[in-house]
Amino acid sequence: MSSNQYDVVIVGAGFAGLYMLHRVLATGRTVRVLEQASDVGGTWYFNRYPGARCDAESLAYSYSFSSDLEQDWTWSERYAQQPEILAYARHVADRFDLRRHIDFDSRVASAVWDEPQGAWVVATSQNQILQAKVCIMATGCLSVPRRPDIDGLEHFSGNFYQASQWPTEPVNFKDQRVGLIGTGSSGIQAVPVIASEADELTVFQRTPNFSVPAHNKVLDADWVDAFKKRYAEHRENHRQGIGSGFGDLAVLPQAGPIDPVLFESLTEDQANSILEAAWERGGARFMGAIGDTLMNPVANAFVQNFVHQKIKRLVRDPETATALCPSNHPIGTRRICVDSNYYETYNLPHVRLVNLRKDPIVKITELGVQLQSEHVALDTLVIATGFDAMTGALLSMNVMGPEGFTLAEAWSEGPKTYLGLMAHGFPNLFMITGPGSPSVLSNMMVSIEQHVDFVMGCLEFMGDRDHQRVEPSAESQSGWMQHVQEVANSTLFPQGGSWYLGANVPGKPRVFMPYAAGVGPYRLACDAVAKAGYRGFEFA
Ligand code: N01
Repeated sequence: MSSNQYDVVIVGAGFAGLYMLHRVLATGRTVRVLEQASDVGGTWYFNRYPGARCDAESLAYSYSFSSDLEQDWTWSERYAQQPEILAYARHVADRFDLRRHIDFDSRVASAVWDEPQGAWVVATSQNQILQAKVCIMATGCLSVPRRPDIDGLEHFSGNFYQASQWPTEPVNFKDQRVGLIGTGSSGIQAVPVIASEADELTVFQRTPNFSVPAHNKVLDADWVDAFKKRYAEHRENHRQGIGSGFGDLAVLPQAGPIDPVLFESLTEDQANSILEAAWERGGARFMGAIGDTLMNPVANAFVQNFVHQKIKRLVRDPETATALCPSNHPIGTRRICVDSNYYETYNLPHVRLVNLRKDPIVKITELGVQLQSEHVALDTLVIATGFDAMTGALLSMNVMGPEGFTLAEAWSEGPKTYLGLMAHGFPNLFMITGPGSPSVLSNMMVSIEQHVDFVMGCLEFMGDRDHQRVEPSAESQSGWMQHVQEVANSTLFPQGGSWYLGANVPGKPRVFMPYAAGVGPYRLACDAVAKAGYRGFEFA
């Protein structure tokens, strides 16, 4: 084998790439990781905007594959901040001696299947070329930032920042008039922190999103100790749940799963008190408080109204409060945001909300934002305008299979995969948390570990039988995609008009991309496939 030939090439050194690398190394295969950033961490490397923190609880949003690692690492807060999560990724890379297998600052420009060699030829923008029998895309679901198509953005002469490409050096907002465009999870986390420093903050909101309080806190050492003693049980509970794999950290696993309460079985007072308790406890699990919130429009409308009332109580100015109440989508069908003092921030005298539905942006000028009614002068402009989610990274790499067509061509009407793991026509190309798997609807750590374990099982299966090539059959793929759509259509998700559907990117096919049945049922489906000799996959 020449020095650029490997058994496996992995694209990406975020949490998926790191665990994949660790598992491949343990089997003695040769492997190389290509990472566009200068360090490990993936999304947590790039998203270092003020206020960035995880919306899954720290003790659940962490690897479970090493009991020593989970016992040794200490999380300081209920919801970890970005620097702590990045430090954790770095710790994992060092602890398992992974760095020497990773090429940093190496952005993959193309991956082309070489039929005679039966291998992927992967080229980077830095002119590096690798060949590998197996290529594993660990490229993340939210790794291609989206710039808004607002006239004049490039003419702004003040300080300009994008949340998902935040500079590594500190950013100062003191004495600044700051403007922020974009009120999804990133903007909602950034607003209170920027407001605490800036002279003035103007938030330009096109569409409000629902947000629930995090009630973040420093973790109590005794509670953590008790939790860690039962870590294995908690992890099992996260993996097998019908939900999204976040688990309920306040509930002991031996208590068994909590039966979801259905809306129709509740009186109005009972429903309100369940929601009140969930609001007080904080976090995204609010969405699971009433079990059919994402299936039943009546339940959903009730929960929406509950949150509208909260917003109206938290925000003093009635016009601002009304503008902050989302009314164009069922709650939860766009990713629910988890905040610390977001709504309260609008009560500060130097913070102002501009409702772009009433007063749209005409253009960005050299000195600020020109609205239809006025010019807002700014020293600093921050955009938090989201991502080309789920398919953006995979389609940016010019992936070409043996039939001479690219993944972008194969997915011109939306992504098509079997189990969100592989695409027909692209042999030996695996995706970690690809479209068609729970991915962004789940605790990413749970889904990443499950996919990596599945891929390793499949590679072992092939090795034992001397198979050189695997890909899903066209039938198994279309059957799975149909199932993914049926599950989505049994929920309210398709009404959300969100990035889950590609709706935030002009021209992107509108297809609901994640698998909405929950991590437990999905795991059962994958386990059944593996047990049946990787049913639906074709080997050669
Ligand atoms: O992006 P988004 P995000 N003019 O797409 C607005 C994960 N995440 O980076 O809806 C004006 O949600 C757009 O408005 P509209 C999480 O999964 C997790 O915030 O298009 N506004 C919207 O308000 C999340 O869901 C964490 O009308 C424009 C905003 O930009 C996902 O990443 C933290 C505009 C984009 O919101 C994405 O979140 C952060 C324009 N031309 C992110 N174009 C945690 O774990 C767009 N917008 C906590």
